[in-house]
Amino acid sequence: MLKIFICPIYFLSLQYKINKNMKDNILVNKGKQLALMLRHDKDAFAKGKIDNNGWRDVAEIMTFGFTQDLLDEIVSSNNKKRFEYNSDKTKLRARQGHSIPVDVELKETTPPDILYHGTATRFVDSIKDKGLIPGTRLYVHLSIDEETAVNVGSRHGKPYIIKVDCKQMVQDGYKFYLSNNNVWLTKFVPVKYLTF
Ligand code: HQG
Repeated sequence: MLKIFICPIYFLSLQYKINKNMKDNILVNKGKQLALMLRHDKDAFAKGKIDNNGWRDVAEIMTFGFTQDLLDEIVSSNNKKRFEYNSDKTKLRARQGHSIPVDVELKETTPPDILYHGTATRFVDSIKDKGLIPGTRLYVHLSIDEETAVNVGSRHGKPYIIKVDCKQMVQDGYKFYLSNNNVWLTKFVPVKYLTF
């Protein structure tokens, strides 16, 4: 009979990698589920399970396959710091990105002179026509640098970066907000402030 010898150290490191990949996948998938529950769950909002400031009870969230440990890990390890607890950790909310009409107490902030919007080439003609609109979300999302904007645009197809003249927009009275996880938000960007 053929015997295969596997070095115990190699075996243990392989097992560690497999476990880590499985854990990372769980965190990503449950993180996506949590984002949907906190940003887009119209039914929960209509039923008062998400309050006007975007908070949802941790106890209720845990009925959807989350443990307290899993929630803690998603909140602390999330690559974009998308979620935050309230002070006594009984409620959770997303920091930005909502389609449900909640007020997450965004801070009005003066933006840098230029911000970037990452989109996909297929949307460019429409944006040249209508400007940047929030679509299903509450705000247009803007990025601090081109690299971040490329990542945002790539989610939709071939990325295309548009420069936004925030300096002029501020002078013209437009408001900008900086979310607690450093995403720049504004309600609408007319075409005249865009460079394609
Ligand atoms: C496009 C992610 C046609 C817009 C990201 C975008 C972000 C138009 C799409 C956050 C248009 C909406 C938001 C117009 C804008 N005509 N298309 N006039 N104006 N658009 O996903 O900005 O990972 O709602 O360019 O990192 O891509 O979820 O917005 O392509 O911060 O935390 O309409 O989502 O954050 O798409 O992404 P989205 P977005 P998370």
